Amino acid sequence: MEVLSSLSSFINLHQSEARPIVLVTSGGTSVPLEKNMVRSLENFSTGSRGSCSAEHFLAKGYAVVFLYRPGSLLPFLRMISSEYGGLGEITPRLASTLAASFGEEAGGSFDLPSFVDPVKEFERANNKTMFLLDYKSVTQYLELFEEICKLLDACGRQAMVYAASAVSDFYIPEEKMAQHKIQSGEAGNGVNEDGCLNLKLYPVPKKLGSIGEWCSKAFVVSFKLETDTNILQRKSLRAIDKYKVNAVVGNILSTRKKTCMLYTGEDRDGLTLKTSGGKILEEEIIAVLVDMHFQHISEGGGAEVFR
Ligand code: PAZ
Repeated sequence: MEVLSSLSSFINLHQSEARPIVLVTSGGTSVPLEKNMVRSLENFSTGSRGSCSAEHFLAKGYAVVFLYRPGSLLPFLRMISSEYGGLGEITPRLASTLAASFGEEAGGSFDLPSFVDPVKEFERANNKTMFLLDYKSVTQYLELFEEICKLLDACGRQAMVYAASAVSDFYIPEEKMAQHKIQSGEAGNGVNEDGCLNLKLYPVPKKLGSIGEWCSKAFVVSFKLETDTNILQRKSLRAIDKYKVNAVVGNILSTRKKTCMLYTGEDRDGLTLKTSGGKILEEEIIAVLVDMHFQHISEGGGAEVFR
């Protein structure tokens, strides 16, 4: 795939400059019901978490590989999306950290702007410090996720995987899928004599556990979305124990923009992160994770990284 060859060059360039690099996944997957798709099942995600996080990783000096679902929010451009009421403005706080990050990179003095045009900021990052790839179906997502993780292996401990997208747990494998639009009023393809459609959904192959084979030294963060507070901790810890990820961010659908829990193997009670002092939640999450990632790099005796 041509895009993967360009991505490989992007990764190698940043790796050679000892810049930390993060794969941010964002948006929700689609599960088609038909090969000639008319209908699909969607996993909920606006892409706000992923796009805000990407901005804060860039501000911390990371190169970002952004794997997203078209139609979900993009870094910087989210600010002029109708969902944000066309806000059209980057907060002075983010503007100054971004400027500092780019200024350092250029090696010169840099005036800290109080206002940055989101479109210009997107264009400045795109293909230089940020590489965009998109997916639609869960199958496309899983294929790209695996290929990108394999490319990140070249970066050793400098790589982070930040899997914030909402990936379906169930799907219909290609060989079980109807070829054409499923017809109502005609028995077949799961439609019974009563006109009801019975769908058989199969479990999606779990890939989180394989990241350790694809990029064995990367720092891996996965997300767990629940609607029932009582099971959030148990389900988050299960991801740590089963898939050996370094950290899990657990969040509840209704409060996800204001608070989340950060679990690790060492901190099974979890750290509560909240929005505070004008900071959005992603700024808090990324600050903690970047510290953990740099600790992870130094434990491997890794090279000095750009910060
Ligand atoms: O994209 P968004 O900001 O609307 O929502 C973010 C989120 C809830 C999808 C993300 O924080 C998350 O929890 N992702 C993992 C979802 C899952 O458990 O599959």
